Amino acid sequence: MPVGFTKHFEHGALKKKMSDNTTPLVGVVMGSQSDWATMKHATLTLDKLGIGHDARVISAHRTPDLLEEWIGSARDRGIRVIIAGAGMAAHLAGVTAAKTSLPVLAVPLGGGALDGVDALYAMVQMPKGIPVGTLAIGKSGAINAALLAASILALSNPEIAEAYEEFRKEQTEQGVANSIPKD
Ligand code: AIR
Repeated sequence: MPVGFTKHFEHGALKKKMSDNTTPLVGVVMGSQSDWATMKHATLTLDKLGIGHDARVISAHRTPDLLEEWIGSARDRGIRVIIAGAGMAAHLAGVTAAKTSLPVLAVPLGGGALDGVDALYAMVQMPKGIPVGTLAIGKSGAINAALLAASILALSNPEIAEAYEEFRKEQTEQGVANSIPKD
């Protein structure tokens, strides 16, 4: 994918019920194309819940002006929650949160010499005043960021609330049905 790519996903498993939710409500931003392999799990999870999103590669360090522009127009474009994934010296979520009062969820990414612990500390250790909600390192964090975005949106959107409740119910049923695998 080229740098700065935009994706608008228009369908998910619940498309029939979710016709109003194709407008991007979640902005997914990541610091590098190399982050996509992990961050795609956030967008796939949003797809499953039928939540429209706008995914971009924008680096807080390499393309700060582009980041400012993207954040500045986010609310007017309909974005209600932002997910920011970055690795190494990960300022992306903090800078994003500094520029908007929309909720910002951070996903620390591995790949550098410290394998995500550097990004985790950078994201989770925001000084008071500008909050960033930091999730787990890597794929789990990317998926949970999408689920948390869904639960935030569900507060004011009954269709997303229904989709999220359905997801949780199915997950519980699957967990109850789990048994010890045979060797
Ligand atoms: N990064 C890019 N600009 C600022 C930061 N923190 C991060 C990316 C990626 C890592 O640096 O989020 O995880 C390495 O990027 P690259 O492009 O060198 O592979």
